[in-house]
Amino acid sequence: MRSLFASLPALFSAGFARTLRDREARLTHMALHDQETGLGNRLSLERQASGPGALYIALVCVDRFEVVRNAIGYDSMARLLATLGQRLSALSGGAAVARVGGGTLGLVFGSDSDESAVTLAARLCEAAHAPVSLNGALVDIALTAGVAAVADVNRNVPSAVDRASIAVDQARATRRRAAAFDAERYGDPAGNLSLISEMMAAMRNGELSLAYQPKYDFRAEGITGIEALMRWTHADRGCVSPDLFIGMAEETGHIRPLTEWAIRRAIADQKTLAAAGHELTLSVNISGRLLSDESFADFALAEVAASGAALCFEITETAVVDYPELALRIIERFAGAGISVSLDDYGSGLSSLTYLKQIRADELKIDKSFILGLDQSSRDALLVKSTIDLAHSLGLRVTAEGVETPTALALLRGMGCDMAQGYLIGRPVALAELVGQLAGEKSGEDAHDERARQA
Ligand code: G
Ligand code: G
Ligand code: MN
Repeated sequence: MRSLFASLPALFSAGFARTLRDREARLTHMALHDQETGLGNRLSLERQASGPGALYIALVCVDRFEVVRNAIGYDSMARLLATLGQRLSALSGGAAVARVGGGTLGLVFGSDSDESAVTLAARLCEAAHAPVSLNGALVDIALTAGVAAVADVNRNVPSAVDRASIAVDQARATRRRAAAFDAERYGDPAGNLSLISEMMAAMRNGELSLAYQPKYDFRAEGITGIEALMRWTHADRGCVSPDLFIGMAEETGHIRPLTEWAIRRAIADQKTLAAAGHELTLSVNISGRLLSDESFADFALAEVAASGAALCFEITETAVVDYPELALRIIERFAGAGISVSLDDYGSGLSSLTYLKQIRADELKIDKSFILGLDQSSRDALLVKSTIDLAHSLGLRVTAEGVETPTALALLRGMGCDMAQGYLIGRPVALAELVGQLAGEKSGEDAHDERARQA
């Protein structure tokens, strides 16, 4: 209020028009610049990008920005970014560099392909990342860049600045200095979002089911267990891949209701199987993320206690390593309640021998990526054999998954593997089909016994 009244006399002065012009210029400057660094801002970058020709936006990000900023302070960070901006501008032949966000600088340049744009951006990062001198101290920083073509024929994608920003994440995820926006890798987040709410509905309206895949026991020479694998038959989309919806459920915090549904379903199905004369251990996949959720463990233990079910929990080994202490305690609780614990996909992730020693597990499942090549690769064979020996020395039973050929099966038997699972033994099938197969196998065995008796 005060400044408004203070400026009133100007309305009547001769310099009024000039004051207005100055003010307008100042406002325009403010609208297009970052106050802290004096560099351009996002709006100025977008304006440049509306120019003619085949243009690209490059965003250059300071790695571990928050950590560096907290270490050197906000003021020093602003000066560091200003210096970086000058360097990038000089290196790119005078391009106007803008500050787009916290530790992100952007510039526009001409390029005729993603490849050459990435090469240029990577070169900028390499050249600009030399230490910056602040108050006599040298601050070392690393940079990652993302580029995106300003003109994108696909109308259904985010703005060029956003695409370049996503490209930065994509570069980091794949440990590259620079990357171009990859639409395929980005996928369809809006579609995925609706998929999540549909997934919750699918659970209630019967679109979810469990398929069962048999586990063959070498010593017993028969099927002694089955693994439950979730299936979703969507009314419009058809079969939705579990890799997609399980991964999404994990990332959005929806894996718990899905897993609780699977445990209840599996326990009910185990009773159906028992009634048909098949006593089988039933394996349920448990996302490692649930091993940081004590109340999920409460739920699982209560269900098992109430039903007397014989369950095995297959836990993804990569995730176990993420939450070591709590995970180990929850696994102890499972084991204490008579649930057998299996470490799934062993060898595919951050296999940690240290944790392997600490986890109270009963079974180790060797990832199918090692088993699929077993009959061709002597290196895989060596790895599998040594993993089996190691697991045995730790008192673990070993299951090999992805057994597709009789040769692989024979090799595994020779290596002392305990159990095998894979298309050779049986594909994942619906409960009714499994019951049919098991009945067929039983009558086959009976016939075999009958022939043996007659011989
Ligand atoms: O079943 P395949 O048939 O395509 O399964 C793909 C992936 O999904 C596997 O890694 C498997 O462990 C996982 N998966 C299948 N069903 C479940 C489930 O009920 N819970 C969890 N957490 N993962 C599952
Ligand atoms: O990750 P997890 O082990 O829980 O999942 C098992 C996955 O492996 C499922 O997607 C299942 O369909 C798949 N699978 C099972 N047996 C075989 C096999 O013999 N070959 C191949 N390629 N995949 C298999
Ligand atoms: Mn599994």
